Amino acid sequence: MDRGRNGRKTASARAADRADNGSRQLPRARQRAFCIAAMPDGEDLSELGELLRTAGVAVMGEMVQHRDRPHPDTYLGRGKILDVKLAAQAADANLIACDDELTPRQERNLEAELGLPVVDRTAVILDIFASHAASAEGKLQVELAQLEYNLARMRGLWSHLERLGGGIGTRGPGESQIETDRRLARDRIAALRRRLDHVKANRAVQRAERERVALPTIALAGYTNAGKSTLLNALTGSDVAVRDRLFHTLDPSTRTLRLNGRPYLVTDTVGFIRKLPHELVEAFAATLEETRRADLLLHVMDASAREEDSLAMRRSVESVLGEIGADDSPRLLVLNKIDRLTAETRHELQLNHPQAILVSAQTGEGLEALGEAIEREFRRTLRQVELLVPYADGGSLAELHELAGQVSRQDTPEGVRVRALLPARLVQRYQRFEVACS
Ligand SMILES: Nc1nc2c(ncn2[C@@H]2O[C@H](COP(=O)(O)OP(=O)(O)OP(=O)(O)O)[C@@H](O)[C@H]2O)c(=O)[nH]1
Ligand SMILES: [Mg+2]
Repeated sequence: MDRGRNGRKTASARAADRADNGSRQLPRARQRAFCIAAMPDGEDLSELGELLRTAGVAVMGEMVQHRDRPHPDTYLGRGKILDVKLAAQAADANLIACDDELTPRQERNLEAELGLPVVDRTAVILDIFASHAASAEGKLQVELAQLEYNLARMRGLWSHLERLGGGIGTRGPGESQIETDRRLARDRIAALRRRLDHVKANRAVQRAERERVALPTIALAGYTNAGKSTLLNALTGSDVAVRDRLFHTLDPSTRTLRLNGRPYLVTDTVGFIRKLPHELVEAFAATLEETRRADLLLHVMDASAREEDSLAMRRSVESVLGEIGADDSPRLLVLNKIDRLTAETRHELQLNHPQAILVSAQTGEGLEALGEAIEREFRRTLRQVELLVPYADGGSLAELHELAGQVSRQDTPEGVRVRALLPARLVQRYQRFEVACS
């Protein structure tokens, strides 16, 4: 199959697929989108295509207008809109998908001029989140984001009517309907926020429990589809669901990783994307909190992506990390999917990113080096302690083994003499056993 370096189908392969579908007389997709974008030269629409594919929509064609910023009223220029209209008709599309979030006015004007329903990037992403949300918390978070997105649109419509100065046609059922809808939406938003606060409180309790145990925590962060869940599975031998689609993981899952016997908690959570709707970042605050609070972030990147895509993905991840207040967290750059690269490209990659760890979560290559890098990061948080634990205190001994992995022990008449490397924040708990280092 004709795939680009990032493993996604190239535009020509997709076009060939479509032609193929035609010749085999497959049923037509229910939703058939024609993609549009106003973007600087050099960017492309492949990501919107991936998003639509994930949402179950067929892509029939695309048209890009190169301009610095979208037209404030109509997104594209007038002439281009006519071109889109003809091309979308010819391609048998029944939907227009736009690569940016549209203002309510742009959306209305485009729909009027094109005679087809228009969805923007945010609506597509929200739709994917809605269909992938599995936990009660995930569903609440998505519903909140969707309501806020819709409320902004109602508000837009409202101010538009208001501007008409309350003339004929702007009073009556139209107005009161909007007001009622808006009030209902607000009430529901308030209720959702309350329930999410509850969830947040529960999470805080769980986190406090983990902090009491004081295990070092690691969060996987990165662009959607970079291989975070695959890496979690490879590192910890677990079976978090993995799929070649965007935003497969929404709920955070935490697993234990052992390096030289020492346990670490690794959390995999929702992936990021270019222009991640701010409603989602806000709604997923409780989930993203796991990322912010981790002792170490593994920024996982797809090393097989095209260079210009990599740069954009990296910037998007950095910007979301900034938005959630995790930009100062210690972090390691993990370049995944190197099994797809030639030896030459790997070499080049390592030269360009001397600090990065090259791995393949799929083949297991590089995972040992990653483990060592993680241990190096945490080494400075460890303290050497020398303890004398009475024989009667078997519980403490077992716990020390569990937390420190490797301990050296020597039986003496007074008790067990233990030498171990402990996380600094745990040392206090064993202070009562401490003896001077010999
Ligand atoms: N060739 C190759 N493919 C990989 C590797 N790691 C992950 N993949 C594939 O990449 C796709 C996405 O993997 P996931 O682990 O679901 O990615 P993710 O980052 O968790 O994605 P989201 O949860 O959607 O944000 C799947 O098809 C994986 O099989 C790798 O090292 N090599
Ligand atoms: Mg995942």
